[in-house]
Amino acid sequence: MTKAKETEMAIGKITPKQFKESIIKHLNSTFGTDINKASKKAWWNATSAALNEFVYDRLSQTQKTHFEKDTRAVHYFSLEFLMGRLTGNNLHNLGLFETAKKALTELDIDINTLVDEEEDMALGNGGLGRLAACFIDSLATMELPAIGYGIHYEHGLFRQEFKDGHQIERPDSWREYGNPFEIRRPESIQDIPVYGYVETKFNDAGKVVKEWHPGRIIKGVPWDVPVVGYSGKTVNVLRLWESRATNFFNWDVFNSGGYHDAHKENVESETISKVLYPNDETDAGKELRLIQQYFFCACSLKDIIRRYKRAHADDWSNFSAQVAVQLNDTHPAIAIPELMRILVDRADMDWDQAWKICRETFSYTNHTLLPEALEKWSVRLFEKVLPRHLEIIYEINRRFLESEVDAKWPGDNAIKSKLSIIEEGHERMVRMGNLSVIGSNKVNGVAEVHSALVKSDLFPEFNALWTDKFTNVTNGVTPRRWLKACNPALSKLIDKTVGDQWPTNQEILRDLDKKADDAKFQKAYMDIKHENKVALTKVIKELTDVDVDPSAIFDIQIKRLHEYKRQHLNLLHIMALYRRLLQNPTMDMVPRVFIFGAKAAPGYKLAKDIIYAINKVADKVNNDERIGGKLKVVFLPNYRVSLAEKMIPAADVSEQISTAGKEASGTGNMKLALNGAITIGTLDGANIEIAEEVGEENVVIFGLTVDEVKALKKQGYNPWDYYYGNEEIKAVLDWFDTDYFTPGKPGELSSIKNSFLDGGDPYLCLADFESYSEGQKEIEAKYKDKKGWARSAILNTAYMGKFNSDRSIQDYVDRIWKLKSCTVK
Ligand code: GL9
Repeated sequence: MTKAKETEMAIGKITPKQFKESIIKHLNSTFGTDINKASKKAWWNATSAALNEFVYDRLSQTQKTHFEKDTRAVHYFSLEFLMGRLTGNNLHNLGLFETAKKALTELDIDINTLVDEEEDMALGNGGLGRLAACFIDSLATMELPAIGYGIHYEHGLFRQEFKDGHQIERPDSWREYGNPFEIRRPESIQDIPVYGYVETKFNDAGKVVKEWHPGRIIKGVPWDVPVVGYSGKTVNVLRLWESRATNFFNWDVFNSGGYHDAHKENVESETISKVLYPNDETDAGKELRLIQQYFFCACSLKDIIRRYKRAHADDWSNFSAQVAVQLNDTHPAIAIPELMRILVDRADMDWDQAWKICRETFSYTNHTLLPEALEKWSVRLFEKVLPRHLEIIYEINRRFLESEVDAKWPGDNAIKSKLSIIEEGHERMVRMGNLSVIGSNKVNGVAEVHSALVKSDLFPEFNALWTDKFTNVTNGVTPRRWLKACNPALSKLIDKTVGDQWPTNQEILRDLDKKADDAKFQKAYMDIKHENKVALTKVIKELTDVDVDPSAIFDIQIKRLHEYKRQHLNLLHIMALYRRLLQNPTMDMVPRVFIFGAKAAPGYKLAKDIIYAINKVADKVNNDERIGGKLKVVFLPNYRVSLAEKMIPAADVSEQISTAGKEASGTGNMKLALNGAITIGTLDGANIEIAEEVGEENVVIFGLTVDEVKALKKQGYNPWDYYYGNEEIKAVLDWFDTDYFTPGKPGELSSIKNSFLDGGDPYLCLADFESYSEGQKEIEAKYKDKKGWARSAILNTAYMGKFNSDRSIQDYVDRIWKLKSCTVK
């Protein structure tokens, strides 16, 4: 952006000199230090404070305008918000980045080092949580009234270390020394009941009413994180709830000498927001998790209703016109019976009217088809924690089965038992997926193929019942963080070439296609890629002590470690390449660095074994002089948003190799392609749409399709056929049983071989191996054609407009929320 443009954008206009003075002022009067003795943290804190002066001003303007205009708003309910760092992002969005950079340079401080002082706000596991973060960025940028609601975890996702190649989990303490981007709002505290029993009684009018006598009250304390839209006009909030005990001590117990007992309840109440569950795509099934879900939904609904009543008093008739609630997966589905409880038990509303409001208010996004991720809670647990909600769920279910299902399929008990919210069996369970569909206005999947499978395979009967309920919104990522901020050199080249308006209108990047064959532009583009690779080389050296050559192909797989994502297919291919090199050391091969980043859920044994295996193979390969440095493997520890921001701009190849039908969408695939990496991928999730947009000649597709996967499974898949049928597969798998990679300890990697053979290879790695290996040859051939590669990389950047999260949000607005933007003065 030009300097003039940037100052014009900056709210209130400020010069580098003024910004510098503001930093010094905060250093002195807010942090009690001075320019001579300030620590790096103090500099970062003071810079953030200087920046926040702009943020808070816009935040209160936004809230005032939304209140005065009584706007309809969307409330994004999510157990996860993977925000990453905020300093750089907020500076960019306010148009103050260059100003701050100059101010800091004058103070002899490098802004890039400074922003590295910030701990990531890692309140999420992966794609689902990062999507929520991109969405609230887009909502603010598009000036849409919106609030994100979630939990103020004291500890975010664990920090990953490697010890002799094994993953070790350490606690993440992102706010141990305070965080400048959150404000506590004690004036909006909520009390939340849990446990206890339900009393059935008659009210004065002789009507049967239910009274819940809770066993405990938990206090919810809100923390607001400002969400700065690009250009800084709208600043929305992300409101996160911290749990606290209601009274600091139970004095009765305390006085009778039970200090520890008195303290116990406090500790238990405060445990609720202590830690994020580190599971991705699996249901933890634990009591504490259910309480977390209820706690934040109940706090948020009370907060919404308090705000609604300020403008509408006790008139509920406009509620669903003013309030849209989006359920980010089934995790917040308990909000549905909670709103019913408030309306029926508290507001004394008649059931049908309450149910109508509920159904108009909620919508639900499904993020995965994996059966282990479809949440179910035992009826026993529900009854203990939320006895009144269980009764309400029974009533929702009874009415649904007796009227809606029976009307469509009279007397069909098989269908009833499939659609019931309650699963009958040895242990009766509450199905949160069914509750979400039944209680929602719209249900969406996150990519075309996924949404089609939601209808055909996951919820076919619900789709037959309510065809209009199901829709698609393909995911997207914010180009502000994932191009402008993380890849400044490329952004500047783009500004020079097509102008600086693309961060709010990504379709403008399409114009880059005119330059795709221009030798000068190709060189500029590829020089930047090279510089980004040089920068990553340093990070790799720091983190792993491995030297890699920036002129090699940087082949990157970054995502949670999961069998369906098939990091172990990547590993098989690496081992095959290594073996080919050992058999033929002069083999013509473009040097390649395989780079991984991934956390495994702490209880997911095979995922951890795969990390260990990759690290062990890396050790061996990286130190084997026979292969002349043609192959390197590195696994960067503690993959997180801020590390992704350093890896993505340096990628040549993007690995998107899930078994077709398993990856609902993916979003890393979008970030990598936007930054000019060529995808090697299956026809799964958003890969399909990426290939359509950027053109099949600019990606490498391999492997079985969704239909072929189904057919193969139906016919009976036998991995042994591939083992005996392909000499290379057999040799590589047998390698795992030796001590070649784990000297003196044969068998340490055998669990991986076993998962492919005795374990049945559920994700069809062996079936796809040959095709993957061919795909990798195609990547290499493409890379050798320097001009062709540059052209493809440029066209990837140019044609990714669809995968902008602003487009996703516009689709939500049009198809689901029916929301209007609101200009803030
Ligand atoms: C996920 C899907 O697996 C991804 O394919 C999808 O892109 C994202 C966002 O829609 O949602 N569902 C899910 O449970 N996770 C996803 O990434 N898991 C995590 O967030 C760890």
